[in-house]
Amino acid sequence: MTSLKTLFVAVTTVFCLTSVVWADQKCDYPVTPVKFTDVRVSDCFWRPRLDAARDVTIPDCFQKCEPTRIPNFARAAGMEQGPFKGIYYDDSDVYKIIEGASYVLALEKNEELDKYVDSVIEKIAGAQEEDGYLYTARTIYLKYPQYKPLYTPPGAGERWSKPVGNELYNAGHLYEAAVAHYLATGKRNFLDVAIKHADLICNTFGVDKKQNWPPEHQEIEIGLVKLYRVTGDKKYLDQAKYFLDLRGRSEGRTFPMYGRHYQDHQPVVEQTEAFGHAVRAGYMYSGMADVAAMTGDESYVKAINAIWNNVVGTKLYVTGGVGSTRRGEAFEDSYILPNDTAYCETCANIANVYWNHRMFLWTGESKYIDVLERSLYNSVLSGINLVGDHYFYPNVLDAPNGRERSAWFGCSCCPSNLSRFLPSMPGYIYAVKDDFVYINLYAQSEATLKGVTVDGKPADVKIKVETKYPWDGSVKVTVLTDGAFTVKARIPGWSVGEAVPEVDGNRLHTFINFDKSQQPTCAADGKDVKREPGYFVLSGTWKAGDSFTLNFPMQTLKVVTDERVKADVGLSCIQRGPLVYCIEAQDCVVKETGKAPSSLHALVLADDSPLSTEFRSDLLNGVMTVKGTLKECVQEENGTVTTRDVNCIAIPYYSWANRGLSPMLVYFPRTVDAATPVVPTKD
Ligand code: FUB
Ligand code: ZN
Repeated sequence: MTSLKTLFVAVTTVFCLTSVVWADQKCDYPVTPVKFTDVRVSDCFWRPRLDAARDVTIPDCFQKCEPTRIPNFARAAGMEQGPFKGIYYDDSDVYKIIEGASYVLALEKNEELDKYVDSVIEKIAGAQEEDGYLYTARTIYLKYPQYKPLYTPPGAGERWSKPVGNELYNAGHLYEAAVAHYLATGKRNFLDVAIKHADLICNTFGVDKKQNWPPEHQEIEIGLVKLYRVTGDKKYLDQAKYFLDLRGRSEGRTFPMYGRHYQDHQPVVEQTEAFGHAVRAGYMYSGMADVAAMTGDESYVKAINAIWNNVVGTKLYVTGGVGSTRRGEAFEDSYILPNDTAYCETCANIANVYWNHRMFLWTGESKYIDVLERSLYNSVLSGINLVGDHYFYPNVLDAPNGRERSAWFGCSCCPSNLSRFLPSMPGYIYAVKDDFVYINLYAQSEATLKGVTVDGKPADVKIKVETKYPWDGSVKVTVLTDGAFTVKARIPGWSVGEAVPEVDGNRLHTFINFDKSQQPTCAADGKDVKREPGYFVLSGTWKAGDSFTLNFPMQTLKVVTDERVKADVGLSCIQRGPLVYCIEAQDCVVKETGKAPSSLHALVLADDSPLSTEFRSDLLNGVMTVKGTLKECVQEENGTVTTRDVNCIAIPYYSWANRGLSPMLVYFPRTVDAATPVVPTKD
């Protein structure tokens, strides 16, 4: 029966590459995202980033895996001899890059890439043990005792090591990649590896089975749900739920709970606060949303709602970054958001996008897209340079000596995560539910939205968006399909003066100079336009070619942060549209000296200091700059503090560190009192 189901799904999947929904799967998210394969982005902002991901990042990441990570598979497969090299969970990087490459293959034919990916999959399949086990650190270790490493990698001595081997984290990435590859190519060579592995997991972990502990690093939950979607085999969904429900409980486990750092201190349905390792947490909340959507279990939703309030109300950087401390790569207590030591791991910021997207799919509420957009345009994009081959692991907001992105890392989770995330970005732009068409993000694109109820029947809706967002807030939407349906165009929170969603009557970040008279508008002839929280709602009967225009005035705003965040007391930063700005010292000139200032912390950005904007096509692949005169505070010999003018150009935060080492700062003192004056040198 199962194999018949699988065959059915295989056939439908290969030919349509649309949402694969097995008949037994009754539950899903109420809102359906429009797949990235159905969206053609053509704008000046995302198109170059998507091209760079395809042409630079993915090949670059594969190349970086050639010396160790890919040979590890070949060695485990016995295709070549040699020891395991690298970090025990390095296999996951290769899986993530294959996931990204599969997204590229889903969009366009590329024989060379297809062949290369198959050659890597051949090694991976060869590395899989007879019973489905796949973890090169251990297989190599046992296969070649002559290459005994200096230390035994976790998981190498014994299968299913806990709580450090990351074997189940690797597994999650294996499943996500295999599903992506199958959907893109229709080939089963990788999917069969994943299924064999997942079957081993299902036979090994569970009540009355040999192993009964949850993963130390969440990720397998997301992967199992994807396997469930594509195969229709409910045991994978049950397994994901089993892993989630085991957390924070000692009954049913022979291995003790790992504690708060691992989100294993309380049953997941009772958790209300984000604690511990931020990537694990983000993947867990995403997995909870997935399982809730597939099973209809609302208790997960109650928990992730409470946790979301905690994060958005107290633990979210203005850049959308999360996980403020390097210690354990973790969430700190509420309101602890240091700028210079901000960790904000790129993977955690990507996980925040995944989680918020799922929260939207549950609710259809735009506040989740507000948070998603903030992370996406700021702390995710800052993880990669404009060329696409250098990466930040932490994303600080204050770099007194400047910083440079690295070409690669020993632990390269972030580059490989970017390589799979970026190509899928167009999948966050649109969504559908019944007769609703959601436009959530604004990027010039043409899309086919499948499964919309048009004139009461399921149909495709084609739509075209023309815009220069995020540089300009005007958007023209042309509907290319006839019929009656409703368009919901998101009104970004920033465009109505809400820097971040309000939680329990408070906002963690607030605009201080928002001009309320500049409100978003929607002009549509002959359509009924309503305004709901977070959306313009346009209903009526459309004729192909009908269009409407949106305008989200982009004011240059100053943002202050809740005073319980000690690091930001007396400071403000700049935001325009969805973009947070920063200043690099190389873009500042002290009028008196003609030189760059020696410390950005001495520069006052007064609340009333005028700022102007200028689009610079010659800078950083084209950016809207914000220009202003800040005041440098100087400590005079007599103890007084004087100020002198500094002409500064602020650039979008995502684009910093692309022109060599230069000090960078996001938050600036609002007054002389909050500044750290410089002591002038004698020369
Ligand atoms: O442990 C796997 C990945 O490496 C984590 O998600 C990152 O935080 C890094 O530790
Ligand atoms: Zn990472």
